[in-house]
Order: sequence, then C-alpha cells, then structure tokens
Amino acid sequence: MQNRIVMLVDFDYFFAQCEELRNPTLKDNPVVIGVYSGRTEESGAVSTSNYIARKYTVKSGMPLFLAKRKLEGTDAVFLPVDHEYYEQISYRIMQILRGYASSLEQVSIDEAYLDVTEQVQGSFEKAKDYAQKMKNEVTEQVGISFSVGVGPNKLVAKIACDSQKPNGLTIVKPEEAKTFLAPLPVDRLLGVGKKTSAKMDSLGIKTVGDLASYNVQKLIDIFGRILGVYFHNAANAVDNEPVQEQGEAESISRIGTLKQDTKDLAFILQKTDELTDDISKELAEKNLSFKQVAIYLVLTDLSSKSRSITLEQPAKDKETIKKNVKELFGKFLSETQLEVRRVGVKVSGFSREEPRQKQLTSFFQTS
Ligand code: TTP
Ligand code: CA
Repeated sequence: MQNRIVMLVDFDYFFAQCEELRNPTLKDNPVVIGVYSGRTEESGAVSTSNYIARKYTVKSGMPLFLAKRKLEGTDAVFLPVDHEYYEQISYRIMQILRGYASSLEQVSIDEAYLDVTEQVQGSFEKAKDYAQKMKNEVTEQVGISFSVGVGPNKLVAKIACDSQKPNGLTIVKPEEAKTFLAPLPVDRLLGVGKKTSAKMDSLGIKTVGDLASYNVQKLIDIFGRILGVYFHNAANAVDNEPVQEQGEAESISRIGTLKQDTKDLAFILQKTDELTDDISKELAEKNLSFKQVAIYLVLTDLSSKSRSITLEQPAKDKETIKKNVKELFGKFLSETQLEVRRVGVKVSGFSREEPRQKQLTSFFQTS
C-alpha cells in the first residue's frame, strides 16, 4: 500500500470560539460555556471555555459554581450552549475542508479526519504547506482557528493534533511515528480505558513504548486475539483504518399525532415514550450514543416549536431520553396556554463507542 497522509482537524475551544466570533469583545475575557440543568440558576456544568478561562484551571465537565469560584474577581462571561449556532459554523467549516480531501470523516461537531494523500502526492513536506493553506482559508472564510495533526494514519494524526493546541500544526512522518508515541501513557491510545490501563500497569506497561515492545502472544493471552493484536499494532503506530465518509443521518427523530389535543403531561408522555422506544431501537442497531435530546411540538394554532437540551456526557439509554423529554415538555407546558396536537422526539450529536468491534476485526484482518 502506498504511504498515506491523513489529517485530523480539531477546532479550538470550539463552542467558546463560536461565541467570540459573534461577539469579538469577549476575546479578552474568560469565557465559559455552560450546560444549565435548569434546576436552579446555578446548577450545571462547564461545556467548554476559552483559553483565558483555562488559565484559571476551568475545565470541561466541572460544576459551574466551581468555575465561578475560580473566576471570582475576573470579568468572566458565562453563556449557555447554543448548539444550533455551533452546528451552522461547524457545517460551513466542514464544507470547506471537504474541498481539501479525497475523503472526509466527521467524527464530532468539531473534529474530522481527512485523507489528503493524492492532494499532496504522498509528500509530508507538501502536506505542511497544504495544512497551512487550509487553516488560512478557514480563518478567512469563517473566522475560526483549529489544530491539525498530520500523520501516516488516523491514530498518529489524532495524537499529533492533541500534542499542540490551540492553532497547532503538527506533522509526524512515518519514520518518526513510533518514537513520537513511545513516551506517552498507554491510555492515550483509543480503546485503552481505566480498566485496561490498570491491567497494563500491573504488567509493567506504562507507556506506549512499553506496550510496543511487550510480547504480542502474551497480550493475546491476556486480552484476547482481537484486542491483543490491536494494542500491539496501535502501540507500534500501525493503523490501516480508512478515512471513511459517514453517509449517516445526523439525527434520529420520530413524530406522532396525539389522539386528542391536550395540555396533560402524562398523556403526552405516553405518546413520546412510544416514539422514544422506536428511536432507541435504531440507536442500538447503529451503536450510537447521543449528546442532545430535543422535542418538537405542533400546537392547536398549528404553530410548531422545539426545545432541546445538551447532556453533560454522551448517553445511549432510553431512560435518559425519556427523562429529558419529560423535563422539556414539563417546562414547555408551563409556559404556554395552547394545547398540543402533534409531538416529536429527536436525538443528535452522535458518537460511537470505541473501539468498535467491527473496526477492530477489520483492523485485524488487514494488518
Ligand atoms: P473538545 O474538542 O474536547 O474541546 P474544545 O474544542 O472546547 O477545546 P480544544 O481547544 O481543547 O479542542 O470538544 C469540542 C466541543 O464539545 C467543546 O467546544 C464543547 C463540547 N464539549 C462538551 O460539551 N463537554 C465536554 O466535556 C467536552 C470535552 C466538550
Ligand atoms: Ca476542539
């Protein structure tokens, strides 16, 4: 196989950067984007923050009250997540990036892999200028900066990108890849979670380099054939996964008409529970987790409304959908005089559990 050149693009402090884009005066302030749970004005978690706020050790996932405390005495600005707006910006950037690659695989709202082998004729020197040109175009057209990792495969590109943020451009050539990975802790590899890294630690494997030189047969005995071979290959910077366009839907939704117009929450939830069961089957078939839950409704005056909520963590279970749908409807019904005629449920913001079994199997066969 010809040497591949793969890029991973990851937009910098994305939600916060989008907010700076529409209000540039924010740029000099700490900016925190919060997911408000709605229970009290204060409750909720940090979705992300700009790099000024990060200097005060604000982190994604942190409770908002803690972030507030850390930023006390500064002119910090706290804003709620506006997912639709970020989706629009993301879409515009992805469209530009598509023009630079033979294939583009979007992995989240702010990350995509690009296969640019042909565009740069397999040359890592050319890839550097090419990546810079891409960065410049996105800055000019959209006004958003991103970090990019360039490597011989997805695994190396991703870790290269993470190594220098924000506004990074990191190139790791094939001959440098193993040395580049070697000093990193094993849990930087996709698929090495807490349990696996604890197990590896007990075997004396702390770094990717330790894992790379560990006997592969022993790894197979301990982790099974598929994972054992995967860990061995990954640690040695071997990854043949293609950059694959995801021709898939970006959301899954169901809509239904109520038997009668109503303002009764329990009556509405009977219907939305049915819709949710259906959605949840499709999610399970596609092995997807979601980050947003939304409701849609048509009122008796035929106006339509929607409300959505972004979760703090991706989820894949039915109960999370039902709980959030209930909250959203409860809140909505308390704000309107009209009765509801049609209802819908939508989940979006998909991610997949990794490593995928299918991915690992194909990995195993091709390597
Ligand atoms: P990340 O790419 O992890 O983070 P980031 O873009 O904010 O910052 P970085 O410069 O380090 O890349 O996540 C992308 C977006 O996803 C982020 O802007 C907000 C959202 N997000 C959450 O809502 N909750 C989380 O816990 C994380 C990590 C991200
Ligand atoms: Ca990012």
